[in-house]
Amino acid sequence: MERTFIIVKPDAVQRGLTGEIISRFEARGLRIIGMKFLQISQSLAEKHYAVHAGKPFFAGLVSYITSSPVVVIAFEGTNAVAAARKAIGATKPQEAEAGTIRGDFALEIGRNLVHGSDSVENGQIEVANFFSEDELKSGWSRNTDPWIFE
Ligand code: IDP
Ligand code: MG
Repeated sequence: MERTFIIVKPDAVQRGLTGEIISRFEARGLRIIGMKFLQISQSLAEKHYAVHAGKPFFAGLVSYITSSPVVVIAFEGTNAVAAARKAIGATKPQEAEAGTIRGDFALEIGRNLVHGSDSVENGQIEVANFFSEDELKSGWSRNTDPWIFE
């Protein structure tokens, strides 16, 4: 089953939106296979956002994501990566549609509440960066799965 990696970012945790954000993914049908509450270290932040190293916003991004605790979640489901990105909305909250997390709760790109993997390959890599395989309950099943997965 496809995996995706989500971070409920520091602003979302501080604003008391953790439950609301997890609910969006859960209600979509994605199945939680791992979840932790932690403060991301400088080195893990730099690894997670390595693709943005050297960009003008990089230092601010690392400072933002390490500034306060976050909730990290590994989900699995049919087309999990694309489904989560749709639920999250555009990177710039001003361009995010109403009904998406960013479109409903955020205003600025540097305070956009949530991270979601952007490809199936990155979903695998990011889950592995934050979870050991024994912290994941891959393939467990819910009684509702036949009502979500055909
Ligand atoms: P994504 O989170 O929608 O995948 P990316 O382009 O991968 O967006 O950027 C990662 C994160 O870096 C964004 O979610 C946002 O928090 C931050 N970011 C991206 N571009 C800018 C910018 O121009 N200014 C400030 N922060 C930015
Ligand atoms: Mg991204």
